[in-house]
Amino acid sequence: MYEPKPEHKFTFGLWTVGNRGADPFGGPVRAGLSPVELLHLLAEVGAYGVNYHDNDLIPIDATPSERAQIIKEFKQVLADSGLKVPMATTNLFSDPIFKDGAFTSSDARVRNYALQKTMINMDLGAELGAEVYVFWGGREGTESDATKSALESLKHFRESINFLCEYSLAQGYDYKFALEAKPNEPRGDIYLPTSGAMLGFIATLDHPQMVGVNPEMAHEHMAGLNFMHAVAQAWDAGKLFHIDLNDQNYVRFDQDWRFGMQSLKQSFFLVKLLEDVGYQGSRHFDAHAMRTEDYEGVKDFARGCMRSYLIFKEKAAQFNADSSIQSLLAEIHSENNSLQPFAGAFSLEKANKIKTFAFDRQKIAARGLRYEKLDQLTNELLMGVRS
Ligand code: GLT
Ligand code: MN
Ligand code: MN
Repeated sequence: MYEPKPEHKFTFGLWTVGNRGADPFGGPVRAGLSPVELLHLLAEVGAYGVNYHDNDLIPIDATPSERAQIIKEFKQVLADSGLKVPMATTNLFSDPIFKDGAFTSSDARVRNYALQKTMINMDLGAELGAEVYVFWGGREGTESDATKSALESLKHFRESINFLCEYSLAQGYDYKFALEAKPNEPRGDIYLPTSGAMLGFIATLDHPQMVGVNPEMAHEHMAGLNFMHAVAQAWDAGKLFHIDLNDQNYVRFDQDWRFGMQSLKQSFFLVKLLEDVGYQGSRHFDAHAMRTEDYEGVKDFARGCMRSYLIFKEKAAQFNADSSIQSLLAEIHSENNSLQPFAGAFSLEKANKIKTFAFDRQKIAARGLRYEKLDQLTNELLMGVRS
């Protein structure tokens, strides 16, 4: 039970299991593993796929022959292990050239270098079979708004995404682009700070149908928001192209903890949403092991993410089948249909009926909604005392 299988689409980034535990106050605590060693680790724990940034795989200053050799070895181990590469992305934040952003930099040389780096990696991603291309604009922001115009930055960002959509089409790649929001860190403020902001931005693009979002749980929690609500909105808009699962305390720095580590109830409702709607994309764990861990601990971390997901999935099915919970829900919603003739498309006749209908305000307001009972039953189910 709770064994990961390919159909679960569990993926990890090379940068997640490869994270060496450095933080702003201390250096790495784990020796680095090569991309090939990381593939072996992921195959051992039962992941379906691996995602990568260009420079997780190929050092930024690799020579063409080093690059070719790395790609050859990587492809061989992918073939041997059966691991897929569903998503690729570009590192547009580590190198000092990106110190003031990439696509939103005021310097045209930086913006064009970011385009170059992205196109080169889109070529490789397509070769490795990636269907989703993620854009996380970690440095696309400011510390001081004296430094650049937010409107100019948005314009530059729009031009870059439009350009890259055209590049993808021109190459026949069929990529879906997934924009990932984060409110802050490493910048003081990052533009388009939430998945909702990204959805608004997408509507202004030349090819909005090619572009969706990659919401990350920790990033919405950093902003104090309800992640499941953000994911529901993305799903409703047909824009949930990818998802980054992890965990963290609300309104703190980017903790990137193991999925399910902290927010049990939020994680449960998130998994329930994904499973209830039939989300078919990757379940990507964008997180890393605690700094206290060696590579055995990294495997515990990776297995824990997948196992927790599957336990939440089982709990979601249990919630949907629990007769006390379901009859309570039916009772709560029982009066919802009483004005059914008024629902649906607008007509002036309907509008006039609604305008003149005699609502018994006090009676409607006086009804207890039984949410205390429903929530307690939910908690007891999560705490494992309902069978
Ligand atoms: C980085 C960031 C993540 C992004 C990755 C993709 S890199 O680790 O914290 O949220 O998804 O660029
Ligand atoms: Mn994160
Ligand atoms: Mn992420």
